[in-house]
Amino acid sequence: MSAENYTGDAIFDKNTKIDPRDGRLVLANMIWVIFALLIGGTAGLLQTLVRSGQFELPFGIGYYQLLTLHGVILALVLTFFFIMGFQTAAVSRVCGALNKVERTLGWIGFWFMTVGTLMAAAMIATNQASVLYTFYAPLQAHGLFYLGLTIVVVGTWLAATGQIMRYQRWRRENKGQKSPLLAFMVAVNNVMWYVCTLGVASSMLFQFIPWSFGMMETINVKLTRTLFWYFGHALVYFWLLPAYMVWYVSIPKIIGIKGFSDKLARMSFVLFLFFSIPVGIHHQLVEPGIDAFWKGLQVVLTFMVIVPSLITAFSLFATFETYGRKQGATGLLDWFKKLPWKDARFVLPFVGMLFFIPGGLGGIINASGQMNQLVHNTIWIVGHFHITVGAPVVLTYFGAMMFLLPHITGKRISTSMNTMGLWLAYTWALGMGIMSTAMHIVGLKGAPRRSTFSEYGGHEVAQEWISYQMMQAVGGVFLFIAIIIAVTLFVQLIMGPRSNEVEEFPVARFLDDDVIKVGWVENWRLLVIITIFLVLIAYTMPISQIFTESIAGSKGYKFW
Ligand code: HAS
Repeated sequence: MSAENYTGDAIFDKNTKIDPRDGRLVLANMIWVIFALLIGGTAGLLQTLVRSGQFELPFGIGYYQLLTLHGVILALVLTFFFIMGFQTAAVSRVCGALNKVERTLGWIGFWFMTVGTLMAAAMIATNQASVLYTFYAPLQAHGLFYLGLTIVVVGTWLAATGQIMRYQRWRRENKGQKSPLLAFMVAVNNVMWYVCTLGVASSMLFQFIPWSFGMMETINVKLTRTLFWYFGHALVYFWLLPAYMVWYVSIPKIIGIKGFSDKLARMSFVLFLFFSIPVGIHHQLVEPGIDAFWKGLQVVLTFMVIVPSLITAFSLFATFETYGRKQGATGLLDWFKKLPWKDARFVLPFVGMLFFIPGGLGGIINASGQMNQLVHNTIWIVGHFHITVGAPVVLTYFGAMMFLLPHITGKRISTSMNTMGLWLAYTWALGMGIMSTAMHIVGLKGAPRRSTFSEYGGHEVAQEWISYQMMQAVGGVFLFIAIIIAVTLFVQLIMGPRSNEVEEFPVARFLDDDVIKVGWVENWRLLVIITIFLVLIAYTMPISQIFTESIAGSKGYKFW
């Protein structure tokens, strides 16, 4: 078995290391993650302080400018660099080292993402792009902001292509065999990404960029928003699926047992590919100009995309219960106490899973047509996304960095680093718990999102919101403390003393490993056809209506 093409037991060997050349690419991406966390987290703290009504931003920084920085740097920059770094590590770990072309694509992608991020950041810093991370038209940013974000997305395409090429090469070299689960999952996430980013890319190329550079006078607001959400909801699964990779593939190995079912895990990812994209209109349920029928259809499809998360929850419960029983648990729920509560690699993602229970429930509430009327555009939604992307996803990314960073730098997780990891989990949970609970409650009381105002000129309804806004600030302070812990920890994991032992990149076996492969699950032509078919059903009419109804375009506005 060559190092370039290993299969079978090498995948599960705790001493199998990813190639150092791939490791350098992974590390470059992870350094961006740490930097983005620091900047975006600081912006988040300032924001909660401003919203408490007790603090004013220094140096003439605008609230919406800060909110744009916070959203772009955390929701787009941190996540994209983590995903590209983690997925590169994942395919290299289970398929073997990338070849020169694959790795070069990873590096070109990284530099595209770096240049694009710096362009967008420069426009935000100079207050020429205070349009928030959703950049809704007719708010108009400087053209370099849109161009920068487009270059970032092109960068992800290039890096993702390198990863897919590695996966395909493994399949060619191991004809007829079941591919490594982790590599299959990376391929699904990337294919979903290609399909969904077509929406935002076309919107950038044919609308935002020419419009912002003055080549077009007006923009079609409805079209840009619809194309944004065509991309935007799949974006949340693009963030989530790497966390699911860790939950399915690494967590069982960390706790020392086999995963529940390889087949079920693949099924769940295939369902994500099918149903992540044709659901974006659930973000536009209260918007005029889209027929109720199409909104209803996309709500039904949204309920389909909940199924793979329920499958995941079932598989995880089965994994944890199996572990607890092996440790001697006999009661209905006492397996919970037996879980390895002292291992930060487990605790960080696990706390994230706990957050995802109310996070997922909130999503189901948002998706339910009538309930959406109550919560849309309130700060409830901000609470929702902080306990989905802000806790389950980010805490799992942190858990993965705990093993990934020392794995590629040749260091060990010392006892003190592990303790810091545990503190990180608890402080993050406390801060996010306080902040998002306050957001959910005050959102139900009607407090709007995307608003700099706290008191609304002393109006009595707004008075009721103030104490919750204070709670948000208290949560924000704990989160900032957690960010300081995280940054210190990650720097230590990179710079700490070298070790001769390899820190494991954990990859689990599954109870059903011996079951023969299900052919259609890796029939990519079929998977892509079904994906596109569902997209066409959900979007052909709503988009063609936008064209046929000849809605008037809008000129650009800059309100800052
Ligand atoms: Fe969402 C808005 C619906 C999931 C992120 N969502 C947002 C926005 C963001 C976001 C960023 O239908 C705001 C966008 C903006 O700026 O306007 N969301 C859903 C639904 C789901 C969902 C149905 N969202 C996510 C995830 C996100 C995310 C994941 C980020 C990663 N969302 C909506 C809707 C809106 C929305 C509407 C628009 C609202 C509006 O009007 O503006 C589903 O995917 C959720 C399914 C999840 C579950 C949970 C499964 C639980 C698991 C954990 C198990 C735990 C274990 C631990 C095993 C069903 C897997 C053991 C536990 C023991 C107790 C022992």
